[in-house]
Amino acid sequence: MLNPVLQKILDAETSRQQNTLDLIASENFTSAAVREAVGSVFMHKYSEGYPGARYYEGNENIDELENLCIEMVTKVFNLPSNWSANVQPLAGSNANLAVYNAILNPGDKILSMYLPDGGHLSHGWSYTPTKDRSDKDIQDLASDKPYYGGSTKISIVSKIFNVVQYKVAKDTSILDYSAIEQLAMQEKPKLIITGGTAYPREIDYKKMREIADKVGAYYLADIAHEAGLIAVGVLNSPIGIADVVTFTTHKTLRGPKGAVIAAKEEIIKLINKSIMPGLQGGPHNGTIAGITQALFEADTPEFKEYAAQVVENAKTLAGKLSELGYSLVSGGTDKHLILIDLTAKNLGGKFASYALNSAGIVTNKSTIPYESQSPVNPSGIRLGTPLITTRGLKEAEMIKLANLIDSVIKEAATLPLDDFEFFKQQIDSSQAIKEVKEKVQQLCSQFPFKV
Ligand code: DSN
Repeated sequence: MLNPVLQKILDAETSRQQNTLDLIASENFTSAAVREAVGSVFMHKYSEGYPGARYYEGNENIDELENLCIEMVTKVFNLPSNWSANVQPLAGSNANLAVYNAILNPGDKILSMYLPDGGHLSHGWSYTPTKDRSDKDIQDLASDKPYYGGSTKISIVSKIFNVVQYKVAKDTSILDYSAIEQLAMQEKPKLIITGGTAYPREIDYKKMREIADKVGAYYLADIAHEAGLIAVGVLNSPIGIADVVTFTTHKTLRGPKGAVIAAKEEIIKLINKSIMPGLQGGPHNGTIAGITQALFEADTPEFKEYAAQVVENAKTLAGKLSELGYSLVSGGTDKHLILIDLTAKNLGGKFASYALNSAGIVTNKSTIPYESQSPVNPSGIRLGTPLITTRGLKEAEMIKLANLIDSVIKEAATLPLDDFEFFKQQIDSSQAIKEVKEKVQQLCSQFPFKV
């Protein structure tokens, strides 16, 4: 039995999840079977090393579990016969760090996507504080010139490696592959990375492979966000194209929080050493069991239908939001996420996401390409459909949801924005927000989270 204090917090969180519509693009609900596997006795075991070569005794079942998980990654992601996987990374950032640790030396050059355009911290990030920026820094940031980093190294990746970042095209907010190619030719990076957290469009993996080949770079495709959609062919796959593919297991793949690295055998050998003993100790075996269960679930026709519906829902939601007058970064979406540019609404992402949350619609504020505001109150909000699709919402509900989002944004835009605390009070007592909240709760009751 749980401690009553803990039980109370758990009950409150269960109720919050049940009674809100979660549009955070990186979140999902897992099945009861995934949660059972994660919380199982597998979590008790230390198993540093790999199947057949462990540092602790008693790992005969864990060996079988880890081999099964690798087999399921191979099957679900259709790995070529000369590829394998490491299923031990504790998180996506660790997986990426393990790749760098395996194939790069300190000081080597990485070419990755600019963080404010939708890249990821684990692909490197440094910046110059606003007060220290020269006129040239300010001009460069506002232009489509590549980003060479700033004075303050934020991510450990930027402390160790030399990170150069490509931006999306200024007019379309879409990757400009010829500009990336030109930059790669000029910079000669040792590693090129694609992927990120807020880029709504598909990536041309073949084109990126060609660019990497032209400059003799390794190519890492980080598909953390899209893994579930790629696994079943709803989106194109970089498997067999990139040198290394990393992904987290809890987003569109609907597993527990964890990560996987897939690559050619010879690179996986380096990555195995890089993970253990290079970066981690004992793997989280409960998580590996949960990932295995999620992969069994992904290997079904129902999951393929789910993944296709995630994209249909995102496209329908994006279409209706556009019709309602919202500006969407890149004009829409190819996948599970949408980025709304609120600049014309005069409402920062911090204010919009607070108001939506108050109405039971959970989102996150986000920078947009060529962002002019601080990341604390950026110009965008990010919406995603993986979790609401797991609940069973379909196109008709996306239309309702777009209208509810619009009602909240319209109400929030009528309020003064100079004092956030006052804004919060006004939102929390607004009749219009309460009415939206009731409609959100009706949808939640109609599409419950099946515990
Ligand atoms: N935090 C994840 C996201 O929300 O996209 C990425 O690590």
